[in-house]
Amino acid sequence: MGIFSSTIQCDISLWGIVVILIQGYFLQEVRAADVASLHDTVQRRLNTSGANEYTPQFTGTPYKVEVLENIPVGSAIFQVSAVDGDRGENGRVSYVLLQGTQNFEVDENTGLIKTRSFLDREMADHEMLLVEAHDHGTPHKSTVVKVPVHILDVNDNAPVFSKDIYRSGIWDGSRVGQVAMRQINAFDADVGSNAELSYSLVHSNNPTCHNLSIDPKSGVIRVAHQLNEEGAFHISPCKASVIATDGGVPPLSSTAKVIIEIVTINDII
Ligand SMILES: [Ca+2]
Ligand SMILES: [Ca+2]
Ligand SMILES: [Ca+2]
Ligand SMILES: [Ca+2]
Repeated sequence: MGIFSSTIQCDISLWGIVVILIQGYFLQEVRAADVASLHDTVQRRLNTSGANEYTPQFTGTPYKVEVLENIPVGSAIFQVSAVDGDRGENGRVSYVLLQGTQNFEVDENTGLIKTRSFLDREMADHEMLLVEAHDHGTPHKSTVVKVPVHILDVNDNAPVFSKDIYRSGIWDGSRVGQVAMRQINAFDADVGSNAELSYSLVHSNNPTCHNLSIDPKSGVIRVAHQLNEEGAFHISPCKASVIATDGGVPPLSSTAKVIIEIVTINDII
């Protein structure tokens, strides 16, 4: 600025006019160049003066977390992070969990999120955490971020039958394919393959049960072979266990009892 100042003090001459024009252009360029960094410059001056200028800003958002429902208590599942452009206490960031405190906790200093209780997808398959980041200025500045947690299924439920014992009766002259029992039903609280059930009949070489078959998907029991080929006076009932097995790895299963009486023509007479 010394050169320009001494030039301006000269008498107005052609040279002086040129210099003034150059000075004006130069200053204009300087102003333009400073526009981009003007904000930062102001911020730095404010920071050095002790003002709490910046609000903490979370990085890497939006957040999304997936966790298996059988994760042990105390496991780390995610870490949030926020930055603050101030110095000292004005820029020191701490974290607070505002929502989701029953099952989760956040480390005040690191932003590390851990489980603090057992999770159960069958109770809730999704939880929205709200984490606040605040600095230690006076007054402090803060911001809140959402951390959606999706709880993924584990095969932790065995099938449950609607009854302990299923009973039915069928005439010994029934044709092959005729339904002998259609009430078998089991429910599995898991989802996907962990809840896909297949049914099977298990018996101790019961000859009547040999003539029946169960549909593995529907659980419907039908006549597979003619029940009374030899015209027996009485046919003992089919007493078996029905097993429902899910498609989990490893699979889980449950058992109920099945009793199917065979009514012969002699029983009716
Ligand atoms: Ca700050
Ligand atoms: Ca569960
Ligand atoms: Ca489950
Ligand atoms: Ca299951």
